[in-house]
Amino acid sequence: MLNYFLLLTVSAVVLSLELSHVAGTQVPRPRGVPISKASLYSPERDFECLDGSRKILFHRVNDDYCDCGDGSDEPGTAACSNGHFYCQNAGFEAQYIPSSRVNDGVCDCCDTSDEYASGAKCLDNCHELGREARAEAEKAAEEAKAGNQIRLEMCAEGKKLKEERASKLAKLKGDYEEAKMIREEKENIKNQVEERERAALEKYKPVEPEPKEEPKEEAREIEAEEYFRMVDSDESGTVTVAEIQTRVTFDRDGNGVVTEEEAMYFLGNRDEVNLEEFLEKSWENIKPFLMRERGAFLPPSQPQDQGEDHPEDHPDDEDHDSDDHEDDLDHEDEAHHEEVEKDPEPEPEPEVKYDEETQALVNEANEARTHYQQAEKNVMDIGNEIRDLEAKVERDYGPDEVFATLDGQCFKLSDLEYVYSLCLYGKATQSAKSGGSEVSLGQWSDWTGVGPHKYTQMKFDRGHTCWNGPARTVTVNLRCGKENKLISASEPNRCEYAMIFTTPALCDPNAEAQSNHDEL
Ligand code: MAN
Repeated sequence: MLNYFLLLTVSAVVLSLELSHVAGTQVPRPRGVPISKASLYSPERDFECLDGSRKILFHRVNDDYCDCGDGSDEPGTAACSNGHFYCQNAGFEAQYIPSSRVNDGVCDCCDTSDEYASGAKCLDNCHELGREARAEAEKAAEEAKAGNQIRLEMCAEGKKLKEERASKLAKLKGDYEEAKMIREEKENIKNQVEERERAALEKYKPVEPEPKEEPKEEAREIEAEEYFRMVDSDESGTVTVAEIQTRVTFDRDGNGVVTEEEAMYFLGNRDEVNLEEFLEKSWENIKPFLMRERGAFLPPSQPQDQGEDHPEDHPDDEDHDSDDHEDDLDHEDEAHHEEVEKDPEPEPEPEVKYDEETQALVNEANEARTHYQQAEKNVMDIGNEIRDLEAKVERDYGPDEVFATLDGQCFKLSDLEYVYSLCLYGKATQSAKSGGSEVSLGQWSDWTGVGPHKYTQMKFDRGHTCWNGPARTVTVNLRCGKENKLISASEPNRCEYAMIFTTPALCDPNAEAQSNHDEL
Protein backbone atom coordinates (compact mmCIF):
# COMPACT_ATOMS: atom_id res chain seq x y z
CA MET A 1 0.00 0.00 0.00
CA LEU A 2 2.75 2.39 1.00
CA ASN A 3 4.62 1.42 -2.12
CA TYR A 4 1.60 2.25 -4.18
CA PHE A 5 1.39 5.80 -2.75
CA LEU A 6 5.11 6.29 -3.17
CA LEU A 7 4.84 5.23 -6.78
CA LEU A 8 1.94 7.59 -7.35
CA THR A 9 3.79 10.55 -5.85
CA VAL A 10 6.98 9.86 -7.76
CA SER A 11 5.14 9.33 -11.02
CA ALA A 12 3.21 12.59 -10.46
CA VAL A 13 6.46 14.53 -10.05
CA VAL A 14 8.04 12.77 -13.00
CA LEU A 15 4.98 13.49 -15.12
CA SER A 16 5.04 17.13 -14.15
CA LEU A 17 8.76 17.47 -14.89
CA GLU A 18 8.59 15.35 -18.01
CA LEU A 19 5.77 17.46 -19.35
CA SER A 20 8.01 20.45 -18.97
CA HIS A 21 10.52 18.72 -21.17
CA VAL A 22 7.78 18.34 -23.74
CA ALA A 23 7.56 22.12 -23.84
CA GLY A 24 11.16 22.08 -25.02
CA THR A 25 13.09 23.50 -22.09
CA GLN A 26 16.31 22.21 -20.54
CA VAL A 27 15.76 23.13 -16.92
CA PRO A 28 13.24 20.73 -15.33
CA ARG A 29 10.37 22.62 -13.75
CA PRO A 30 6.60 22.29 -13.40
CA ARG A 31 4.40 23.21 -16.35
CA GLY A 32 3.68 26.95 -16.73
CA VAL A 33 6.79 28.10 -14.82
CA PRO A 34 9.53 30.18 -16.51
CA ILE A 35 13.19 29.20 -16.17
CA SER A 36 13.82 32.30 -14.11
CA LYS A 37 11.51 30.89 -11.41
CA ALA A 38 12.50 27.20 -11.70
CA SER A 39 14.52 27.27 -8.48
CA LEU A 40 11.39 28.24 -6.55
CA TYR A 41 9.75 25.00 -7.64
CA SER A 42 12.26 22.35 -6.44
CA PRO A 43 10.85 18.80 -6.07
CA GLU A 44 13.39 18.23 -3.30
CA ARG A 45 11.54 20.38 -0.80
CA ASP A 46 8.10 21.61 0.10
CA PHE A 47 6.72 24.39 -2.06
CA GLU A 48 6.34 27.80 -0.47
CA CYS A 49 3.56 29.87 -2.03
CA LEU A 50 5.29 32.77 -3.82
CA ASP A 51 3.47 35.30 -1.61
CA GLY A 52 5.01 33.46 1.39
CA SER A 53 1.60 32.72 2.86
CA ARG A 54 2.05 28.93 3.36
CA LYS A 55 4.05 25.82 2.57
CA ILE A 56 2.57 22.77 0.90
CA LEU A 57 3.94 19.35 -0.08
CA PHE A 58 5.57 19.61 -3.46
CA HIS A 59 3.24 17.07 -5.03
CA ARG A 60 0.41 19.52 -4.51
CA VAL A 61 1.93 21.81 -7.17
CA ASN A 62 -0.12 21.53 -10.37
CA ASP A 63 -2.39 18.88 -8.81
CA ASP A 64 -5.40 20.77 -10.17
CA TYR A 65 -6.35 22.05 -6.73
CA CYS A 66 -5.73 25.67 -5.70
CA ASP A 67 -3.81 25.85 -2.40
CA CYS A 68 -2.04 29.24 -2.52
CA GLY A 69 -3.94 32.54 -2.27
CA ASP A 70 -1.78 33.97 -5.09
CA GLY A 71 -2.43 30.93 -7.34
CA SER A 72 1.32 30.20 -7.53
CA ASP A 73 0.93 26.46 -6.78
CA GLU A 74 -1.12 25.91 -9.98
CA PRO A 75 0.84 27.63 -12.78
CA GLY A 76 0.09 24.80 -15.19
CA THR A 77 -3.62 24.20 -14.50
CA ALA A 78 -6.76 26.33 -14.49
CA ALA A 79 -7.44 25.54 -10.82
CA CYS A 80 -6.61 29.04 -9.51
CA SER A 81 -8.49 32.00 -10.95
CA ASN A 82 -5.56 34.35 -10.35
CA GLY A 83 -2.63 32.18 -11.48
CA HIS A 84 -0.31 32.85 -14.42
CA PHE A 85 0.73 30.37 -17.05
CA TYR A 86 4.02 30.97 -18.82
CA CYS A 87 4.40 29.98 -22.48
CA GLN A 88 7.94 29.68 -23.70
CA ASN A 89 6.87 30.32 -27.32
CA ALA A 90 10.26 29.28 -28.67
CA GLY A 91 10.94 31.16 -31.90
CA PHE A 92 8.76 34.06 -30.86
CA GLU A 93 8.17 36.02 -27.65
CA ALA A 94 7.61 34.28 -24.33
CA GLN A 95 4.36 35.28 -22.71
CA TYR A 96 2.23 34.95 -19.60
CA ILE A 97 -1.45 34.19 -19.90
CA PRO A 98 -3.99 33.94 -17.06
CA SER A 99 -3.81 30.28 -15.95
CA SER A 100 -7.63 30.11 -16.14
CA ARG A 101 -7.15 29.90 -19.92
CA VAL A 102 -5.19 26.64 -19.67
CA ASN A 103 -7.01 23.81 -21.45
CA ASP A 104 -10.05 25.97 -22.15
CA GLY A 105 -10.12 24.83 -25.78
CA VAL A 106 -8.79 28.14 -27.11
CA CYS A 107 -5.22 28.36 -28.39
CA ASP A 108 -3.52 31.26 -26.59
CA CYS A 109 0.16 30.40 -26.79
CA CYS A 110 1.67 30.14 -30.26
CA ASP A 111 3.62 27.02 -29.07
CA THR A 112 0.25 25.35 -28.16
CA SER A 113 1.50 24.63 -24.61
CA ASP A 114 -1.62 26.02 -22.92
CA GLU A 115 -3.85 23.39 -24.54
CA TYR A 116 -1.90 20.24 -23.59
CA ALA A 117 -4.93 18.18 -22.53
CA SER A 118 -8.00 19.84 -24.03
CA GLY A 119 -7.85 18.16 -27.40
CA ALA A 120 -7.95 21.57 -29.10
CA LYS A 121 -6.17 21.41 -32.43
CA CYS A 122 -3.56 24.11 -32.04
CA LEU A 123 -0.88 24.87 -34.54
CA ASP A 124 2.58 25.88 -33.42
CA ASN A 125 3.12 29.05 -35.44
CA CYS A 126 5.72 30.68 -33.20
CA HIS A 127 8.41 30.52 -35.87
CA GLU A 128 6.17 32.16 -38.42
CA LEU A 129 5.17 34.88 -35.94
CA GLY A 130 8.82 35.25 -35.05
CA ARG A 131 9.75 35.77 -38.68
CA GLU A 132 7.05 38.42 -39.10
CA ALA A 133 8.06 40.13 -35.90
CA ARG A 134 11.69 40.14 -36.92
CA ALA A 135 10.82 41.63 -40.32
CA GLU A 136 8.76 44.27 -38.61
CA ALA A 137 11.48 44.95 -36.08
CA GLU A 138 13.99 45.26 -38.89
CA LYS A 139 11.77 47.72 -40.67
CA ALA A 140 11.30 49.66 -37.45
CA ALA A 141 15.05 49.60 -36.87
CA GLU A 142 15.66 50.92 -40.36
CA GLU A 143 13.05 53.58 -39.79
CA ALA A 144 14.62 54.44 -36.47
CA LYS A 145 18.06 54.62 -38.04
CA ALA A 146 16.93 56.87 -40.87
CA GLY A 147 14.85 58.80 -38.38
CA ASN A 148 17.80 59.19 -36.09
CA GLN A 149 19.77 60.79 -38.89
CA ILE A 150 16.96 63.27 -39.48
CA ARG A 151 16.62 63.77 -35.72
CA LEU A 152 20.25 64.83 -35.55
CA GLU A 153 19.65 67.31 -38.36
CA MET A 154 16.58 68.60 -36.55
CA CYS A 155 18.68 69.09 -33.40
CA ALA A 156 21.38 70.93 -35.32
CA GLU A 157 18.80 73.11 -37.02
CA GLY A 158 16.99 73.66 -33.72
CA LYS A 159 20.15 74.77 -31.95
CA LYS A 160 20.97 77.07 -34.82
CA LEU A 161 17.48 78.55 -34.61
CA LYS A 162 17.88 79.05 -30.89
CA GLU A 163 21.16 80.89 -31.34
CA GLU A 164 19.80 82.97 -34.19
CA ARG A 165 16.73 83.86 -32.18
CA ALA A 166 18.81 84.79 -29.14
CA SER A 167 21.09 87.05 -31.14
CA LYS A 168 18.19 88.52 -33.09
CA LEU A 169 16.46 89.23 -29.79
CA ALA A 170 19.54 90.98 -28.45
CA LYS A 171 19.75 93.06 -31.60
CA LEU A 172 16.04 93.86 -31.54
CA LYS A 173 16.29 95.04 -27.94
CA GLY A 174 19.01 97.47 -29.05
CA ASP A 175 16.89 98.55 -32.02
CA TYR A 176 13.96 99.05 -29.69
CA GLU A 177 15.85 101.46 -27.45
CA GLU A 178 17.09 103.34 -30.48
CA ALA A 179 13.59 103.44 -31.99
CA LYS A 180 12.24 104.88 -28.75
CA MET A 181 14.91 107.57 -28.78
CA ILE A 182 14.08 108.45 -32.37
CA ARG A 183 10.41 108.57 -31.49
CA GLU A 184 11.15 110.99 -28.65
CA GLU A 185 13.26 113.13 -30.92
CA LYS A 186 10.52 113.17 -33.59
CA GLU A 187 7.94 113.99 -30.98
CA ASN A 188 9.95 116.94 -29.75
CA ILE A 189 10.41 118.24 -33.27
CA LYS A 190 6.71 117.77 -33.95
CA ASN A 191 5.72 119.60 -30.76
CA GLN A 192 7.99 122.51 -31.54
CA VAL A 193 6.80 122.89 -35.12
CA GLU A 194 3.18 122.49 -34.06
CA GLU A 195 3.66 125.26 -31.53
CA ARG A 196 4.82 127.60 -34.28
CA GLU A 197 2.10 126.33 -36.59
CA ARG A 198 -0.56 127.03 -33.98
CA ALA A 199 0.68 130.59 -33.51
CA ALA A 200 0.74 131.19 -37.28
CA LEU A 201 -2.75 129.76 -37.76
CA GLU A 202 -4.16 131.95 -35.00
CA LYS A 203 -4.81 134.75 -37.49
CA TYR A 204 -6.73 132.39 -39.77
CA LYS A 205 -9.06 131.26 -37.05
CA PRO A 206 -12.61 131.89 -38.26
CA VAL A 207 -14.78 134.10 -36.03
CA GLU A 208 -17.17 131.52 -34.69
CA PRO A 209 -20.69 132.91 -35.15
CA GLU A 210 -20.09 134.26 -38.65
CA PRO A 211 -20.30 131.12 -40.73
CA LYS A 212 -23.64 130.38 -39.11
CA GLU A 213 -25.02 133.82 -39.76
CA GLU A 214 -23.94 133.99 -43.35
CA PRO A 215 -26.24 131.44 -44.89
CA LYS A 216 -29.18 132.85 -42.96
CA GLU A 217 -28.41 136.32 -44.21
CA GLU A 218 -28.13 135.00 -47.72
CA ALA A 219 -31.43 133.15 -47.49
CA ARG A 220 -33.10 136.25 -46.14
CA GLU A 221 -31.87 138.30 -49.06
CA ILE A 222 -33.05 135.77 -51.59
CA GLU A 223 -36.47 135.66 -50.00
CA ALA A 224 -36.73 139.44 -49.92
CA GLU A 225 -35.60 139.81 -53.52
CA GLU A 226 -38.09 137.20 -54.69
CA TYR A 227 -40.83 139.04 -52.92
CA PHE A 228 -39.74 142.36 -54.37
CA ARG A 229 -39.97 140.93 -57.90
CA MET A 230 -43.41 139.54 -57.22
CA VAL A 231 -44.81 142.80 -55.86
CA ASP A 232 -43.14 144.76 -58.68
CA SER A 233 -45.83 143.48 -61.01
CA ASP A 234 -44.99 145.86 -63.89
CA GLU A 235 -41.33 144.92 -63.62
CA SER A 236 -40.28 148.54 -63.48
CA GLY A 237 -37.53 147.92 -60.95
CA THR A 238 -39.35 149.79 -58.23
CA VAL A 239 -42.22 148.90 -55.94
CA THR A 240 -44.78 151.66 -55.82
CA VAL A 241 -47.57 152.65 -53.38
CA ALA A 242 -50.10 151.50 -56.00
CA GLU A 243 -48.49 148.07 -56.25
CA ILE A 244 -48.53 147.72 -52.47
CA GLN A 245 -52.20 148.67 -52.35
CA THR A 246 -53.18 145.72 -54.55
CA ARG A 247 -52.22 143.20 -51.85
CA VAL A 248 -54.43 142.44 -48.90
CA THR A 249 -51.34 141.58 -46.91
CA PHE A 250 -50.79 145.22 -46.30
CA ASP A 251 -54.24 145.94 -44.85
CA ARG A 252 -52.81 146.72 -41.42
CA ASP A 253 -56.09 147.56 -39.69
CA GLY A 254 -57.94 144.78 -41.44
CA ASN A 255 -60.74 146.95 -42.76
CA GLY A 256 -60.55 145.46 -46.23
CA VAL A 257 -58.75 148.40 -47.85
CA VAL A 258 -55.02 149.18 -48.11
CA THR A 259 -54.83 152.90 -47.71
CA GLU A 260 -52.09 155.09 -49.13
CA GLU A 261 -50.81 155.67 -45.64
CA GLU A 262 -50.73 152.02 -44.93
CA ALA A 263 -48.83 151.45 -48.19
CA MET A 264 -46.31 154.16 -47.39
CA TYR A 265 -45.63 152.65 -44.02
CA PHE A 266 -44.33 149.59 -45.78
CA LEU A 267 -42.21 151.65 -48.13
CA GLY A 268 -40.54 153.63 -45.36
CA ASN A 269 -42.75 156.67 -46.02
CA ARG A 270 -41.78 156.87 -49.67
CA ASP A 271 -43.79 156.66 -52.85
CA GLU A 272 -41.67 154.01 -54.38
CA VAL A 273 -38.46 152.06 -53.56
CA ASN A 274 -35.89 150.24 -55.68
CA LEU A 275 -34.54 146.82 -54.76
CA GLU A 276 -31.70 148.16 -52.66
CA GLU A 277 -33.97 150.44 -50.67
CA PHE A 278 -36.54 147.67 -50.41
CA LEU A 279 -33.99 145.37 -48.86
CA GLU A 280 -32.68 148.02 -46.53
CA LYS A 281 -35.83 149.68 -45.33
CA SER A 282 -39.05 147.96 -46.41
CA TRP A 283 -38.39 144.27 -45.85
CA GLU A 284 -38.15 144.60 -42.05
CA ASN A 285 -41.65 146.12 -42.02
CA ILE A 286 -43.17 143.75 -44.53
CA LYS A 287 -41.83 140.46 -43.07
CA PRO A 288 -44.21 140.16 -40.10
CA PHE A 289 -47.21 140.60 -42.38
CA LEU A 290 -46.18 137.89 -44.75
CA MET A 291 -47.70 135.24 -42.56
CA ARG A 292 -51.10 136.20 -43.88
CA GLU A 293 -49.95 135.52 -47.36
CA ARG A 294 -48.20 132.22 -46.65
CA GLY A 295 -50.89 130.15 -48.24
CA ALA A 296 -50.52 132.00 -51.51
CA PHE A 297 -46.78 132.64 -51.41
CA LEU A 298 -43.99 130.47 -50.20
CA PRO A 299 -40.37 131.37 -50.54
CA PRO A 300 -39.04 129.39 -53.49
CA SER A 301 -36.46 127.44 -51.48
CA GLN A 302 -38.99 125.59 -49.33
CA PRO A 303 -41.12 123.62 -51.77
CA GLN A 304 -38.01 122.69 -53.70
CA ASP A 305 -36.27 121.26 -50.65
CA GLN A 306 -39.20 119.19 -49.64
CA GLY A 307 -39.70 117.85 -53.12
CA GLU A 308 -36.11 116.67 -53.25
CA ASP A 309 -36.17 115.01 -49.86
CA HIS A 310 -38.99 112.61 -50.60
CA PRO A 311 -37.52 110.34 -53.22
CA GLU A 312 -34.27 110.14 -51.28
CA ASP A 313 -35.90 109.21 -48.02
CA HIS A 314 -37.61 106.19 -49.49
CA PRO A 315 -35.57 105.05 -52.42
CA ASP A 316 -37.00 101.53 -52.16
CA ASP A 317 -40.62 102.49 -51.98
CA GLU A 318 -41.65 100.16 -54.77
CA ASP A 319 -39.72 97.18 -53.47
CA HIS A 320 -41.03 97.99 -50.10
CA ASP A 321 -44.61 97.32 -51.09
CA SER A 322 -43.83 93.94 -52.52
CA ASP A 323 -41.84 92.84 -49.43
CA ASP A 324 -43.22 90.69 -46.67
CA HIS A 325 -44.90 92.70 -43.98
CA GLU A 326 -42.64 91.16 -41.37
CA ASP A 327 -39.77 93.00 -42.96
CA ASP A 328 -41.49 96.34 -42.88
CA LEU A 329 -40.05 97.38 -39.59
CA ASP A 330 -36.56 96.57 -40.74
CA HIS A 331 -37.08 98.64 -43.87
CA GLU A 332 -38.26 101.53 -41.85
CA ASP A 333 -35.20 101.17 -39.71
CA GLU A 334 -32.99 101.15 -42.75
CA ALA A 335 -34.69 104.19 -44.19
CA HIS A 336 -34.26 105.90 -40.88
CA HIS A 337 -30.61 104.91 -40.84
CA GLU A 338 -30.02 106.34 -44.24
CA GLU A 339 -31.59 109.55 -43.16
CA VAL A 340 -29.50 109.66 -40.02
CA GLU A 341 -26.35 108.90 -41.96
CA LYS A 342 -27.12 111.46 -44.64
CA ASP A 343 -28.15 114.33 -42.47
CA PRO A 344 -24.87 115.26 -40.87
CA GLU A 345 -23.07 115.52 -44.20
CA PRO A 346 -20.44 118.09 -43.38
CA GLU A 347 -20.43 121.21 -45.35
CA PRO A 348 -17.19 121.47 -47.28
CA GLU A 349 -14.67 123.48 -45.33
CA PRO A 350 -13.99 126.68 -47.11
CA GLU A 351 -10.50 126.40 -48.47
CA VAL A 352 -8.21 128.72 -46.61
CA LYS A 353 -5.37 130.19 -48.50
CA TYR A 354 -2.42 130.78 -46.22
CA ASP A 355 0.32 133.24 -46.81
CA GLU A 356 3.58 131.73 -47.98
CA GLU A 357 5.25 131.72 -44.60
CA THR A 358 2.28 130.07 -42.86
CA GLN A 359 1.90 127.49 -45.61
CA ALA A 360 5.57 126.59 -45.26
CA LEU A 361 5.01 126.11 -41.52
CA VAL A 362 1.94 123.92 -42.09
CA ASN A 363 3.95 121.81 -44.53
CA GLU A 364 6.78 121.50 -42.06
CA ALA A 365 4.35 120.47 -39.30
CA ASN A 366 2.68 117.89 -41.54
CA GLU A 367 6.05 116.41 -42.32
CA ALA A 368 6.99 116.35 -38.62
CA ARG A 369 3.72 114.59 -37.81
CA THR A 370 4.35 111.97 -40.50
CA HIS A 371 7.86 111.38 -39.20
CA TYR A 372 6.60 111.03 -35.67
CA GLN A 373 3.91 108.51 -36.76
CA GLN A 374 6.51 106.48 -38.63
CA ALA A 375 8.77 106.46 -35.56
CA GLU A 376 5.83 105.43 -33.36
CA LYS A 377 4.93 102.58 -35.73
CA ASN A 378 8.51 101.43 -35.79
CA VAL A 379 8.60 101.21 -31.98
CA MET A 380 5.40 99.16 -32.00
CA ASP A 381 6.56 96.82 -34.77
CA ILE A 382 9.84 96.08 -33.01
CA GLY A 383 7.98 95.59 -29.72
CA ASN A 384 5.70 93.02 -31.34
CA GLU A 385 8.62 91.22 -32.92
CA ILE A 386 10.37 91.07 -29.55
CA ARG A 387 7.29 89.61 -27.88
CA ASP A 388 6.93 86.90 -30.58
CA LEU A 389 10.57 86.01 -30.37
CA GLU A 390 10.62 85.94 -26.57
CA ALA A 391 7.71 83.50 -26.60
CA LYS A 392 9.71 81.23 -28.92
CA VAL A 393 12.91 81.53 -26.92
CA GLU A 394 11.07 80.48 -23.78
CA ARG A 395 9.25 77.59 -25.48
CA ASP A 396 10.08 73.98 -24.59
CA TYR A 397 11.51 72.42 -27.75
CA GLY A 398 12.62 69.21 -26.05
CA PRO A 399 16.10 67.73 -25.73
CA ASP A 400 18.66 69.47 -27.95
CA GLU A 401 15.92 71.77 -29.31
CA VAL A 402 14.81 68.87 -31.49
CA PHE A 403 11.24 70.12 -31.93
CA ALA A 404 12.18 73.75 -32.70
CA THR A 405 11.97 73.35 -36.47
CA LEU A 406 8.42 72.06 -36.15
CA ASP A 407 7.17 75.25 -34.51
CA GLY A 408 4.53 76.69 -36.82
CA GLN A 409 4.43 73.69 -39.15
CA CYS A 410 0.99 72.24 -39.86
CA PHE A 411 0.07 68.66 -40.78
CA LYS A 412 -3.20 67.52 -42.29
CA LEU A 413 -5.10 64.24 -42.27
CA SER A 414 -8.43 63.36 -43.87
CA ASP A 415 -10.84 60.67 -42.78
CA LEU A 416 -14.26 60.00 -44.29
CA GLU A 417 -15.92 62.92 -42.57
CA TYR A 418 -13.31 65.50 -41.60
CA VAL A 419 -10.01 67.09 -42.48
CA TYR A 420 -7.90 67.46 -39.35
CA SER A 421 -5.02 69.87 -39.05
CA LEU A 422 -2.33 69.94 -36.40
CA CYS A 423 -0.02 72.95 -36.13
CA LEU A 424 2.70 72.24 -33.63
CA TYR A 425 2.93 74.84 -30.88
CA GLY A 426 -0.11 76.40 -32.56
CA LYS A 427 -3.58 74.96 -32.84
CA ALA A 428 -5.49 71.88 -33.93
CA THR A 429 -8.59 72.12 -36.10
CA GLN A 430 -11.32 70.03 -37.66
CA SER A 431 -13.17 70.92 -40.88
CA ALA A 432 -16.18 68.93 -42.00
CA LYS A 433 -15.83 67.79 -45.61
CA SER A 434 -19.50 68.62 -46.09
CA GLY A 435 -18.66 72.29 -45.49
CA GLY A 436 -19.17 74.73 -42.66
CA SER A 437 -16.63 76.67 -40.72
CA GLU A 438 -13.45 75.31 -39.22
CA VAL A 439 -13.77 74.05 -35.63
CA SER A 440 -10.90 74.72 -33.24
CA LEU A 441 -10.04 71.56 -31.36
CA GLY A 442 -7.56 73.34 -29.13
CA GLN A 443 -4.60 75.65 -28.67
CA TRP A 444 -1.15 74.38 -27.84
CA SER A 445 -0.88 73.80 -24.12
CA ASP A 446 2.16 71.71 -23.12
CA TRP A 447 4.10 68.48 -23.20
CA THR A 448 2.23 65.98 -21.05
CA GLY A 449 4.15 62.69 -21.31
CA VAL A 450 5.05 61.12 -17.98
CA GLY A 451 8.58 61.25 -16.57
CA PRO A 452 11.23 60.31 -19.13
CA HIS A 453 8.45 59.98 -21.74
CA LYS A 454 7.56 63.67 -21.45
CA TYR A 455 8.08 64.38 -25.16
CA THR A 456 5.93 61.49 -26.34
CA GLN A 457 2.68 63.32 -25.66
CA MET A 458 1.36 66.83 -26.06
CA LYS A 459 -1.89 68.50 -25.24
CA PHE A 460 -4.04 71.08 -26.99
CA ASP A 461 -6.89 72.61 -25.00
CA ARG A 462 -9.30 75.59 -25.03
CA GLY A 463 -10.87 74.51 -28.32
CA HIS A 464 -14.38 75.49 -29.36
CA THR A 465 -16.88 74.56 -26.70
CA CYS A 466 -19.20 71.72 -27.56
CA TRP A 467 -22.92 72.27 -27.48
CA ASN A 468 -23.89 71.54 -23.88
CA GLY A 469 -20.43 70.18 -23.30
CA PRO A 470 -16.81 70.95 -22.53
CA ALA A 471 -14.25 72.86 -24.59
CA ARG A 472 -12.66 70.53 -27.12
CA THR A 473 -9.20 69.13 -26.33
CA VAL A 474 -6.66 67.01 -28.22
CA THR A 475 -4.09 64.58 -26.87
CA VAL A 476 -1.36 63.91 -29.40
CA ASN A 477 0.80 60.84 -28.92
CA LEU A 478 4.13 60.96 -30.70
CA ARG A 479 6.25 58.07 -31.87
CA CYS A 480 9.40 57.52 -33.88
CA GLY A 481 9.02 57.63 -37.66
CA LYS A 482 11.30 58.86 -40.38
CA GLU A 483 8.68 61.38 -41.46
CA ASN A 484 6.94 64.14 -39.54
CA LYS A 485 3.40 63.01 -40.21
CA LEU A 486 -0.05 63.02 -38.69
CA ILE A 487 -1.07 59.38 -39.06
CA SER A 488 -4.26 59.14 -37.06
CA ALA A 489 -7.03 61.34 -35.68
CA SER A 490 -10.03 60.10 -33.74
CA GLU A 491 -12.55 61.13 -31.11
CA PRO A 492 -12.52 58.40 -28.42
CA ASN A 493 -14.87 60.46 -26.23
CA ARG A 494 -17.19 63.19 -27.40
CA CYS A 495 -15.14 66.35 -27.93
CA GLU A 496 -11.95 64.67 -26.68
CA TYR A 497 -9.75 64.01 -29.67
CA ALA A 498 -6.72 61.76 -29.99
CA MET A 499 -4.03 62.03 -32.65
CA ILE A 500 -0.91 60.07 -33.46
CA PHE A 501 2.03 61.93 -34.91
CA THR A 502 5.22 60.27 -36.10
CA THR A 503 8.43 62.23 -35.97
CA PRO A 504 12.16 61.60 -36.38
CA ALA A 505 12.54 63.68 -33.20
CA LEU A 506 11.69 60.52 -31.22
CA CYS A 507 14.06 58.20 -33.13
CA ASP A 508 16.77 58.39 -30.52
CA PRO A 509 18.51 55.04 -30.05
CA ASN A 510 19.89 56.23 -26.72
CA ALA A 511 16.58 57.25 -25.26
CA GLU A 512 14.55 54.77 -23.30
CA ALA A 513 11.47 56.75 -24.16
CA GLN A 514 10.32 54.36 -26.82
CA SER A 515 10.97 51.09 -25.05
CA ASN A 516 7.78 49.60 -23.74
CA HIS A 517 8.54 46.04 -22.74
CA ASP A 518 6.12 45.14 -20.02
CA GLU A 519 7.54 42.51 -17.73
CA LEU A 520 5.26 40.80 -15.25
C1 MAN B 1 -19.12 68.35 -34.32
C2 MAN B 1 -17.77 67.71 -34.40
C3 MAN B 1 -17.74 66.41 -33.64
C4 MAN B 1 -18.27 66.62 -32.23
C5 MAN B 1 -19.61 67.30 -32.26
C6 MAN B 1 -20.10 67.63 -30.85
O1 MAN B 1 -20.03 67.62 -35.04
O2 MAN B 1 -16.85 68.61 -33.85
O3 MAN B 1 -16.43 65.90 -33.60
O4 MAN B 1 -18.41 65.40 -31.55
O5 MAN B 1 -19.53 68.49 -32.98
O6 MAN B 1 -21.33 68.21 -30.87
